[in-house]
Amino acid sequence: MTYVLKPKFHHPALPKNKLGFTHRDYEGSVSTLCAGCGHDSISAAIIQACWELDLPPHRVAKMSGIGCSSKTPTYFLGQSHGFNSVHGRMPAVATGASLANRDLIYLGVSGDGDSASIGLSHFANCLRRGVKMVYILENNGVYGLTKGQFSATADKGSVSKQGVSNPDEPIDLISMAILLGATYVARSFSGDKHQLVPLIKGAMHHRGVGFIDVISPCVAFNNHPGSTKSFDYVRMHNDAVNALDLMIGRDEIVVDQAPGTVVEVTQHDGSVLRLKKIDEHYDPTDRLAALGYVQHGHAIGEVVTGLLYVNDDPGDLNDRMHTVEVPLSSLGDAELCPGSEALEAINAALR
Ligand SMILES: Cc1ncc(C[n+]2csc(CCOP(=O)(O)OP(=O)(O)O)c2C)c(N)n1
Ligand code: SF4
Ligand SMILES: [Mg+2]
Repeated sequence: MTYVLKPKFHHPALPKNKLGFTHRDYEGSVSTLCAGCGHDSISAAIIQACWELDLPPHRVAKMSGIGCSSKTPTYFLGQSHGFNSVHGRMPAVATGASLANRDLIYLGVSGDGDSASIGLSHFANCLRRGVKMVYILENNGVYGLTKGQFSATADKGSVSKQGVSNPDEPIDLISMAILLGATYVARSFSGDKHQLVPLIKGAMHHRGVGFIDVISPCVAFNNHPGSTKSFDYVRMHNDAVNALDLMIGRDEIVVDQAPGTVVEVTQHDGSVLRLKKIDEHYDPTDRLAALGYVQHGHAIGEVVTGLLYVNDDPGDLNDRMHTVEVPLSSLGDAELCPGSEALEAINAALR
C-alpha cells in the first residue's frame, strides 16, 4: 500500500485533550484517495471523535477489508493497532480479535462492496451476534477501487457515469441491521460532520455493534446527476430524525436550551446519549417503528439520517460467551493449559 508520511511539526497553540494530545496525534499518513472523496471526510470525523473522547490511540484496533474505504485506516490513528484483512472479512477478523482481547476498542471500516456483496454473511453474523465494535460502512453505491461498477447498495434506476441505469433492487443495510437484531443503528452523511462525530462517539460507548452507514460520495465514479449517492442528491433529500450529543459521566451535564424535546438514553457504561428530536413522533428505542420509518423514507426517495435505533444495554458477544476478562495474550501457561484432569472433566461433560 502506498502512503506518504505527514511532517511531524505543528502549531504550538493547537488545543490538547485531557491526555495532552492534539488532533495531529490522531492522524495517520497523507491520504492517497481522490481529492474530495467522501471517505476522507469520514476519516476526519473519526479523528475528531477519538480526540474528543480522549482515547489513548494504543487502545484502538482498526480493522478493515479491501476497497478505497478499507484503505482509510492508514490515514487516521497512526499510533493504533491495525489489521487490513481480505475482501469482506473484516467482521470475522474483528470478531476473533474481540473475543481474544476485550480490552481494545475495535473500529471497523468497510465499504458497500466489501459488506453488502462479498462480505454480506460476515456483516450479518457480526451484527446478529453483537460483537463489541464500531462498524463504519462508507457507502458510495459503487466499487470505487475497481473503477465504479454498481454495488449492491446502488438504488434501482440510479445512473452510472457511463449513463447505464441500475436494474437491480438495492440492499438497505440499515433495515437489514435492525432486522438482524443490531442494537445501535445510525445513518449519516460524510459531508455532515456535526451529525457524524457524535454518532461515532455514541457508537464507541455502546456495548455491542455500533453500526453507522455513512453515505460517502465517490467523486470519481458516482457524483453526477442520476446518482442517488452524490453530494447534491443527499443534500437535497436528507431528512435527519434527531440531533445527537454524547455526555460522558465525568463531564458536567449542561442544559440544552434549544427548542424541541430532548430524550436521554443512558448506555451501559453510564454515558448519556442526548437526542434532540426534530421529528416529534420519532422514538429511536422502538424497533418496529424504526424499521417502518426507514422503509417509508426509502419508498419516497428520502435519505433518513440520525440515530435510527438504539437499545441502551443489550450485552455483547463476550458476555454471552463468558470469555475471560483478561486478554488471552496476558494469560500464563497455568491458565492456558490447566492440565489433563481439567481436560478429562470437560470431555466427560460432553459425553
Ligand atoms: C476476493 C476478492 N474479490 C474481488 C476483489 C476486487 N475488489 C477490490 S476492492 C473491490 C470493491 C470495493 O468496493 P467497496 O467495498 O464499495 O469500496 P470502495 O472502493 O467503493 O470504497 C473489489 C471487487 C478483491 N480484492 N478480492
Ligand atoms: S475512486 Fe471513488 S471511492 Fe475511491 S478514492 Fe476516488 S473518489 Fe474515493
Ligand atoms: Mg463502495
